[in-house]
Order: sequence, then structure tokens, then C-alpha cells
Amino acid sequence: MAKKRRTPQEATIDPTAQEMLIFAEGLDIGTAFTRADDMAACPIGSDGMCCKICSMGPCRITKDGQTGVCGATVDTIQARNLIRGISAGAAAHSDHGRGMAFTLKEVANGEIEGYVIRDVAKLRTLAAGYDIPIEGRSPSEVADDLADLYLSQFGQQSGVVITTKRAPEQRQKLWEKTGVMPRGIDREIVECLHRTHIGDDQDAEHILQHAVRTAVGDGWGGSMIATDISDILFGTPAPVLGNANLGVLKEDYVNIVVHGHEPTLSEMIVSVTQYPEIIEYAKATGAEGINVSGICCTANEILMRQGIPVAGNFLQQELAILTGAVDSMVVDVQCIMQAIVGIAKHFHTEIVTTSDKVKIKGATHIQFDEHHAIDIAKQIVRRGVDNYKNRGEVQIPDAVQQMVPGFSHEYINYALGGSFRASLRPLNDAIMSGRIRGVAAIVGCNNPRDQHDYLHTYITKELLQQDVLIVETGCSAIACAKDGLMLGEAGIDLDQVGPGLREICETGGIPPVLHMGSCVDNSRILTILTQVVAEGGLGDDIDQIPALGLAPEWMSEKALSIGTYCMASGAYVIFGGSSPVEGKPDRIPESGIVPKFISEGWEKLYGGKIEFMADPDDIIKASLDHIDKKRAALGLPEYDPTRFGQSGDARMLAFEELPLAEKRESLYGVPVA
Ligand code: NFS
Repeated sequence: MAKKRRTPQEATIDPTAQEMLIFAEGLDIGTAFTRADDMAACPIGSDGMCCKICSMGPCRITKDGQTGVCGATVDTIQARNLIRGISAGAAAHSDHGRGMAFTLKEVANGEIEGYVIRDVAKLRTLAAGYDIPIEGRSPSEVADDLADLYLSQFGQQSGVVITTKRAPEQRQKLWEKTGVMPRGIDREIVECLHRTHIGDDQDAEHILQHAVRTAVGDGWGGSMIATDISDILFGTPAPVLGNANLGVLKEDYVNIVVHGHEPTLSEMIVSVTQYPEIIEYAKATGAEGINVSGICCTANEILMRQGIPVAGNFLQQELAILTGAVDSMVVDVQCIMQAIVGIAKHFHTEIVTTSDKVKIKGATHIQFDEHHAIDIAKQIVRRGVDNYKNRGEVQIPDAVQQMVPGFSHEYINYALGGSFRASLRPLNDAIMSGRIRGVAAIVGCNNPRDQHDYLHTYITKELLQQDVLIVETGCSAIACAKDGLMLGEAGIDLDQVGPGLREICETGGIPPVLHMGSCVDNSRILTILTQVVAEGGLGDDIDQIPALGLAPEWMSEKALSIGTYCMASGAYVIFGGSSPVEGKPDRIPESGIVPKFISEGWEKLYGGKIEFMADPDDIIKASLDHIDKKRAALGLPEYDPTRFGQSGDARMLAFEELPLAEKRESLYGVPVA
């Protein structure tokens, strides 16, 4: 029997998404929301208790004591399923990093058009950190060496992935001791597949140890390399004004939506849409111009650096097409639903695939090649312009939210410390005094099995009121941007944030929720945590900081890899929803081994742990308990919001309201007539 479908209001909290879901229903067009309603998740697979790695199966464990045909126990099966997910996530991030490293190499050698080294200072700082000579050398020479060094990390067979040296020293020692220091980024991913082939590693803890090693190679390797090089080539983000939600689509303009993850093509598309000849070309068709916007992490990449508007997060890719206003949706890699091609058939939208790794049947493929980046970007944009005339009726929701993204770790240092003493000292001090109770990184996807954006925004708002500073990336960041939480004003609104956090937001002129970028940019969060440790006063390793990571609406394997490397770095990580290795411990006790191991077992080894929680209030409580526990362990004062909120703008505003005589008295200390 088909499950009951949710109403649009039950499916999403975003009014633009609700509007488009009602519109879709009227046209009898299905979306991820309705498909999720119509298809119940497989109960055995969703507990991680189905093994299909060989053709003796698939084997499904439904009873206590049962094993696979080969004799694999349920914990082995769960561990294998989990590590395969983690390795796929690590592969996706790291392959993105590899692509960036190739681009840097080609830019350094003058082999490709359109790209330049935009952040020479970051290039030199990073290179110097690896003992690459920088004095008296051109940026191209330095970049060539850095690209070689980074490229070698993927195929390295032995030794240590060099970027892990950027972790706190204690952490590196711990990884060495526990045998999870990655040797080469690719090597660990390949080994995941080897170990999980039939007849290999059959000890759940041993399998999962390698999952940790692989994930560290992602966060402190592939992802970090991706972020470093994106900053070098496209600029290190600093705050810009941006806009978010489906209302950024413009009725009178050619709308080109870029979707996926890599900045390489989208940056070129943004660039060519500013060429006079291309603008003229668009105007000749009767459009006012060209409007580029983004979905998912490609959106985050160009938003962070150029303020290009975000049309929406993961669950809005289909909804953008439903507006009828998207002339071209240009996709690269990752998080692209096959369903967009089917939806596009109801409208004039052309889906253009561009990566040699991603083709979708029914889409137009225009192979992107960096050697001809400008020409190909122009070709893609012109096609979008040509398609404008085929538009039918449009229905663009009238909702746009302003936001201020662009909080790279470099900028956060500057925002807190000023240009001459860029430093995280004020952040550490604020945590130590209790003005900031702790820090939560809220990251990750949307999942149509949850109410779209609800968990991201609800948990964020509740933690803000408890003086928890929030940093975000990925689709979580887009959810909170749409909800107005990424504006300076949000930081001074006492209904939104606690009194201590408000003082910090006022002083730094920052929003209470800091957009730190795309999902590979979670590596920025690792860097900040390392700098917090180095700054002093909050312990000597990441696991001592009153901080944690949350992925409330996760769905992708990349999220599993992110959660695992954050855990390995010492963080408590809470995923929302159900665990992919939930098991049925009440009926099948052995299926509780893996869930317990990734929580308590990993905590003993790494100081971080992974848990899955369905109830948002449980997530909030666990987060605050964790922060308070870490504060107590550091000997910091207990969190007490009544001590704060009297400084800065609050005091000024109260002063403004005083009668004149009292104002004078408060200024001069004695009554003044
Ligand atoms: Ni992250 Fe970014 Fe979004 Fe999830 Fe997909 S876009 S890389 S995986 S869905 S946050």
C-alpha cells in the first residue's frame, strides 16, 4: 500500500519550495519529495544488514545468529557497508581536489586560458609551510612546485599525506599511534575496496580502523587540497553581499543555473557572462541580460567569492526547473539528481552535463576542457541564451533573502583580531569567559525523508540562543541563509541569539552563523580548530575544545566521510535521522556492535565519536551537554548568560532611551542640571 503523501507544508519549511510543490502537484509532476513518500526505505538495507558484495547473496540478516552465505556476521556486514560509503565520499571529495591540483599545474605552466593565480599570498604561505622555496621566485614557479607536491599526495604509496602536518601535533601523534595516518589519498580508498571484497577483512573494528584512515586522507588531504587551490586560483573568500532562494531567478533575464561542486567551470561561466559581446548576444534575443545563479556547492563556491546568488540547496534543484524560468542548468559533478532531466522535459530547460565523469541520459553533453575554458563557457552560455525564446509561462516564487557569506578561516582571523594582529585570540577568550558557550559546525545535505531545511534551521536557532557560535557549509549553510540567519542584524537580535554571542557579533560585525563555504571547505573548519588549539587556553588538541559537528539532514556518502574525519580529529559528531548501521540490537544483539564501536569505541581511541539521533531536541541537548562537559574539563567557568549582554550596542541603546538628566548623570557620574 502506498504511503500517504505529505502536504507541501509538511515536506518543507521553505515557502518557495512549498509553492513549487503545489505547482508540481497541479501538473502531476513528481519530485524527490513525492518519490520519498511513495517509496519506503528498505528496512534491512537501512539498518546496514544487507550484504551484496558477491553473488552468493544478497544476504539479508533478519534473525539473531544468522550469517551471510560466506559466514559473515552482521557486524562485519555493517562495517563493510559503512566503510564503502565512507570511501565513496572520500573519493568524491579527493577526486575534486585532484582536479584542482591539475588545474593549478596547468595554470603554473601557462597551458590553459582564463585562469590566473589570484591569491599569491596564500600560495606563498602554503608553499613555505612545505619548505618549497619562495624567495625570488615567481608565483608560477612556486605554484608549479606546490601542484606537483599536491598531485603526488594522491598516488603516494608510503609515508604520510603531507597536509596532515597541519593538524595539531598531539593529533598527528595519535594518528601515528593508532595506525590511521594516511599514506596516500588514493591508496587508502583502494584499500577500502580491497578489504571489503569477499573473503578479506572480517573484523569489524579492524575494517573501521581503515575507514578512519581513509577519511583522514579526505579531510586533511583531498578536501584540504581542493580548498587551498580554489582559494589560490579564485581568491580566498571574504564577506560579500549575496542573495538566496528561488526568487533570485529573474523573469526578464536568461537564467543559467550552475549546479554541482567544482568552481572551475562555474567561475568561467560567471566571467564570460560579463563580456559585452555575450551581454549583447543576450539582449538581441529580447532578454535584459544574463542571470547566473547556483545550486548546491557549486553555488557556495561562487557565492563565497563573487556574491553570485544561490537559487537553492539540494532539494531545490528540481524546483528551480519547475519555475519554467531556467534556460540552462549546467551541471558538473556530485549531488545531481537524474530526475532533473525528466522534469526538464516538461519545460524548455536544457540540462547540460560537462564532466567526463558525469553523463545523464537525455541531457546535452558539452565536454568541459580547461585548455579551452573561455570558449566552452561561451558556447554553454550562448546555448542558454538561444533557449530563452523557447520559454513558456514562468512561475518564480517571490522570495529572496539577503546574506553575508565569505567567512574563510583567514577572514575570521582578521574579523576578530583586526588587520595588524589577525588572531583567534578574541574567539578563544570569548569561549574561555563563557561569552561564547561553544562552537557548533552545522553542515551537510537535505534529505527528502526529513522536512526540508527544518532541522538545520531549528537546531541552529536553538543553539544560537544558548550562545553557541555556528559555522556552516554546504546545503546547511544555504538553509540558514534562506532563513535570514546570515546577516549582521541577525547577530544583534536578542530574540535570535544569546546575550554573550550578541556582544561578539556586535564587536566583530559578524552574523551569528558564519558561512564557511562548500563541503570540501569543511577543511577550513579543521584549520580553525587547529588554530584555536595553537592560540592557547583551550587545551592542546581538538578533542578538548567545547565544539562539535552536526549533520542534521545528511544523505550523501560524502557526509559519512566528513563525519568520520571530524570524529578522527577529536570532534563529537551527531548525524540527524537514522544510522546506516542502525541494526536491530533489541532482537539481534550482534547488530549493536558497530553502532557502539563508532561511538564509545572511537571515543576511547580518538576523543571524538559519531552518533545518530532522530529527535532534534535530543540533538540540542546532547550538543549542549557535550559543550558543557568540555568546558568543565578545561576548568572554564560554568556557562552563565546573565553575566553578559551589557556591553556595546546594548548599553548604547539603553543610554539613548534615558531622559536627558539621567544621560548627563550617567556620563559625568553626578547630577548635572
Ligand atoms: Ni555536501 Fe555539497 Fe549538499 Fe550534501 Fe550535496 S551539495 S558537498 S553532499 S547535498 S551538503
